[in-house]
Amino acid sequence: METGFTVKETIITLKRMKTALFSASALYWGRLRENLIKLFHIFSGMIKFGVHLFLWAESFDLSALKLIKKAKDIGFDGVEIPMMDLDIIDVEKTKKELKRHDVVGLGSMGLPLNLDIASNDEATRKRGIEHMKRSVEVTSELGGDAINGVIYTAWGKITGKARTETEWRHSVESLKEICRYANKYGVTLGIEPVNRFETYFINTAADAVKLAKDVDEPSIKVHLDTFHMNIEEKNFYQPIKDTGSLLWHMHCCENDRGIAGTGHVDWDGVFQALSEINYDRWIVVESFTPDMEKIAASTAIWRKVAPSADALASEGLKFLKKMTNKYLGK
Ligand SMILES: [Mn+2]
Repeated sequence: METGFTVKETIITLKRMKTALFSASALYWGRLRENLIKLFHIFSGMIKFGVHLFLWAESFDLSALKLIKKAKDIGFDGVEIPMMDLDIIDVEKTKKELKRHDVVGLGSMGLPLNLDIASNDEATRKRGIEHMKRSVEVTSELGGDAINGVIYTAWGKITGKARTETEWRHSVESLKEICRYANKYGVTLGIEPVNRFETYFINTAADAVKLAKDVDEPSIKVHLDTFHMNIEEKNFYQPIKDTGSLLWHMHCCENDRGIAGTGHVDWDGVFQALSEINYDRWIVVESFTPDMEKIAASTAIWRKVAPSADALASEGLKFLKKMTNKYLGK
């Protein structure tokens, strides 16, 4: 009987089936492993320490990959990767490097003007929403579970007036759309209030909570930064307490952006409040040096606030671990 298959064709077909089965199962186990890692981080209840890569690099191109090992060697569990320019991120290589050194990659965002999701221009909002959705995909692909920062309008945008109700509505609606997308990826978005010279939109924890409540999606959270809190809040303890379970991310640096523990931030107030709300997420060192010219210009760093970038990272981490042990017993 004529089967229509020669022996050679049959072997080729079998080989193809084997390859397809193998890649399907590899994909399945890869995804399963990533999701298990995420679950572990959610349920482990352990404070994790991170560093923002802007400390050593202006952008996350291939030359910045080596910083993952550097962060690990200093003692960090994770790194914040800037998501402003997604085209320069080599997702596969970054993912491999993160896995190799057992480092978590988190997304960090300061939306540029042309991607302002609160803009009165619809095309700009749409571009911003698309960019945020792509950032969610990239973060998830890297195994990360959060994107934090100025995600609600353009970072550095000052209109010379207070925010309008229309801009607020635009921000809420855009974030809602992004969050519904992010829910599916298990990625949360942290709203970071920054000081009045960097945004007119959200300067305080109370306003970040208000925005999160208006967005009203499981993936919207709040991210506080001691540097900005020192400028905008009455104290450190109460805003952290009031943010409560919405608090998902912390940037910890000194009032002059220098090494944590060397200035006048009320660290006892910060950690007392963190302990009372049972905070168990990230504590991240985010400081800058004049050597990173672009980021120094955006954050007004005109002088050295510490002997070196490495000192900012290692001495800041040492202090923050000490405070964590004292107040959170971890
Ligand atoms: Mn920050």
